[in-house]
Amino acid sequence: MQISEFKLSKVLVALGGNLTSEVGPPLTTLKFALATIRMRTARLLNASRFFITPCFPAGMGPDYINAVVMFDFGGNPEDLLKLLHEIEALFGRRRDSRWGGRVLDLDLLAFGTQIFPSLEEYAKWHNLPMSDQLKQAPIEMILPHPRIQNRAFVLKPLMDINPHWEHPVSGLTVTEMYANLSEGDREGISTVAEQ
Ligand code: PH2
Ligand code: MG
Ligand code: MG
Repeated sequence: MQISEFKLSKVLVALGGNLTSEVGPPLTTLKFALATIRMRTARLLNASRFFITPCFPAGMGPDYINAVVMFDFGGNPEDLLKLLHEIEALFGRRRDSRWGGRVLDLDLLAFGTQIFPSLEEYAKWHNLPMSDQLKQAPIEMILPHPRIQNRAFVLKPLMDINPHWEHPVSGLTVTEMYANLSEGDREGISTVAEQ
């Protein structure tokens, strides 16, 4: 590969956790995870503040700490996903329960403007009714993440770092998606006092 072909993609990653890991409570784990991402990617990294967010679905577990980061990644989405899984494993994440608690969850929200594997597949997951979301999860990576527009715990931190970012499929900005949430969803979130 020639140096001129080396391509950087602007990527968005969500961090979350609601259980204590080997290094400490969720806020500590997320701070370590952020430092690890910083070391392993070594690119401009724009990180949001940390937020306390009610567990979704409500009542399924303790509150989460959530944040999002944006950085330039030199590789393909599979490379990044592998790296994120490695970092999750480093902090003791067992990939067993989906909606229960987790010590560290690193979700790839967007990889440049890529739609993967296809618009049809994206639309299938994007349109999945809530009742089915509890029963089914995609096996392969879907880009952008099909739930960005629904999750206050993703959109509130995104408002912090890039309110003008446009969703690659809908074209809506973060500000517009955030405004579309219910007032209850928006107001349930607070920032961590000591960042
Ligand atoms: N992640 C989940 C399930 N529920 N709730 C909050 N508040 N934050 C999360 O990051 C989260 C969740 C599955 O990954
Ligand atoms: Mg998640
Ligand atoms: Mg995940």
